[in-house]
Amino acid sequence: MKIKKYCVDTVQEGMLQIKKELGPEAVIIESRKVREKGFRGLFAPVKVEITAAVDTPVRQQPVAAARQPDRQEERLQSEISELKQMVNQLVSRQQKQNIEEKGPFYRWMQRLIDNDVDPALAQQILTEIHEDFAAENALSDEVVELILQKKVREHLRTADVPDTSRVLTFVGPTGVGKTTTLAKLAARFALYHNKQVGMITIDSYRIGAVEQLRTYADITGMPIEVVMTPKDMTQALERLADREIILVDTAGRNAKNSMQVSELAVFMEALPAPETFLVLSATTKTRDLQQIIAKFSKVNFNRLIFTKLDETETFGALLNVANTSNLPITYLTTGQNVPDDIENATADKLAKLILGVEQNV
Ligand SMILES: Nc1nc2c(ncn2[C@@H]2O[C@H](COP(=O)(O)OP(=O)(O)OP(=O)(O)O)[C@@H](O)[C@H]2O)c(=O)[nH]1
Ligand SMILES: [Mg+2]
Repeated sequence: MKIKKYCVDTVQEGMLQIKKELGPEAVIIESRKVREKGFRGLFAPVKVEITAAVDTPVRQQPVAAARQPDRQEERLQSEISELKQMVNQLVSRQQKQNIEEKGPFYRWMQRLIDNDVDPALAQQILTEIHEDFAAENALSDEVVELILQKKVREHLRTADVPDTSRVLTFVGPTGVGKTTTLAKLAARFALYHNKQVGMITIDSYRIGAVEQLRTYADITGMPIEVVMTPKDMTQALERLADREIILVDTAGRNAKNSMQVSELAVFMEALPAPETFLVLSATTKTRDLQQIIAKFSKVNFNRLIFTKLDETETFGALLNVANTSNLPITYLTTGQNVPDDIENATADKLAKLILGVEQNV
């Protein structure tokens, strides 16, 4: 309904104007004589005020116009999702900023990365801690360090060899310290645990390599068997039947040479339920360590030994490897001295080394 007032001189004039403007459907609701207000109105002619009205039916919208709201809705939706994206970006930036703002957290993350911990793993560890302790605004550096040590311990495993293990085998790349580590352990088992120790070497590869182990055997009076083919293994084991512990040395294999590793696997199959150590040098880069682990998986090793801790300043690679392989680290070696420079790996010591809070290997 449209309502309009007209102020005209005569009713006829009003009717004409109404028809013209509101159309023939318009009806007059009211008409009255009016005089202009004020002094001038006293002398002005009387006018007619007509109120007219017309029904305005809801006009059908054209089809295209009807779709308009849909398009608007689409635009709205896309604006909303853009906004959502922006908010998400802001939140993740904020999270990162939180780590940055919380001084100790950020400093420790940098420190882990400086110690060769994989940056993604360092960020993950610090984010986990930050989420757990976000409410604690005033964590001192010492408290953050303790929390972090605990967190690092959770990302690695250590485990001693069970007392029941009889055959221990040492595999790994060339020159990492397999033979030296074996000699250290042989002496420890004999001296500290009063065990009857025997040795086998399948180091038929390198001239002089057998001699290295034979020298240790001669000094300690332990029997040693040299195995040249997989078939020889059974007889060697029989000859060492009275031994409580048998340590098996192998020639270092180039992890890039799959043939060499496969050959070793054939020898290993002849051994009864061995504990097999993959011996790795702490001085090797993470990427190379990962490749060595992948290549040696053919020989089914179940434990790790890290050697040459005395030759590096940073221990992040140990955490990277322990975290991805999920294998227990059993021994750490810290020098060339037989039998002294070896210790059982503990999560506590490793965490301190990885965080760089303990340099003393
Ligand atoms: N600094 C240091 N040197 C070590 C350690 N362990 C072994 N070595 C030295 O590393 C060198 C190689 O040691 P080996 O025991 O012969 O190494 P391997 O793995 O048996 O070598 P291949 O049989 O040739 O594959 C020797 O000079 C060892 O004295 C260690 O923990 N620290
Ligand atoms: Mg050797």
